Amino acid sequence: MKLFRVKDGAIIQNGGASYLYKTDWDTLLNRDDLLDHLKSLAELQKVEHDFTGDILAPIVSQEVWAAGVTYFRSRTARMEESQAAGGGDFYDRVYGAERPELFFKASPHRVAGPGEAVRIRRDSKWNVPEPELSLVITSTGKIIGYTIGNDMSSRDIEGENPLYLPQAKVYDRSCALGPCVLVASVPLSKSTQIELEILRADKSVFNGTTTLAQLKRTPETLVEFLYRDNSFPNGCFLLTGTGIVPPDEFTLQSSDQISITIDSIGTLTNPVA
Ligand code: DO4
Ligand code: MG
Repeated sequence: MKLFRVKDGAIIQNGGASYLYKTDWDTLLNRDDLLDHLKSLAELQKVEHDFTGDILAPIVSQEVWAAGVTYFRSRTARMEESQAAGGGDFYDRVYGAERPELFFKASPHRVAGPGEAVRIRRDSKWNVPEPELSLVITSTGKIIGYTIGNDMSSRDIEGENPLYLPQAKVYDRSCALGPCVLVASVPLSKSTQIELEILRADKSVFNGTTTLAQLKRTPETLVEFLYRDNSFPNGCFLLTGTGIVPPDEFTLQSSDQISITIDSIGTLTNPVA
């Protein structure tokens, strides 16, 4: 079952049919019994919806956090970009360590929804999107669904010094989420594919894929570490890291279009401002 956030609440997509559920998004997303709750709803208004335009980012009051260096490809890219700064070793060590890298990514106002523009930092020259599976987690730490996340990153700032990570990662519209929340009570299969496509003037300038089989840590382990000494009154989103990194000579440009597709969730498309 999929949930799309709209102005009045949520559109529930179940098979081929769509229903409008007038509700408070924060309350809905914080239900540990979300899937059963959606199945039990009787009085819903069936809606015709073209799913363009007024679908909003699936976030109201939640925080967005992210995991890093959870795929071998990310470890290698990070080691290369920070070699001159002497930071390479840190990434190798965190890839193999018990404690994962977890960082704060975005508050709701920094997040772009489907079709909204993401931004590249004005003081950066090397920028990439990071296509990531995002967990949707309640305040009790239960994973109730999945969405697509884009962890926009400034590789030159990150590579200059690992201590600059927050500046490489957190700025206005540095994150995109959507287009929906796939509500599920079972984990996604390891064969789930993540695909990134970047268009420039309608031509593909980068395409890459990975699968969840390449994700080194389990979603449950990442959530356990995140919730160890942190509370999330409205739940949170946790991006699980990137396994797709464009070649070093690639950088995003204004007007590029980024599309991230994850099997069984859909496609999140954002232009670059
Ligand atoms: O340590 C840098 C961040 C890495 C990251 O965001 C990722 O692997 O997805
Ligand atoms: Mg990332």
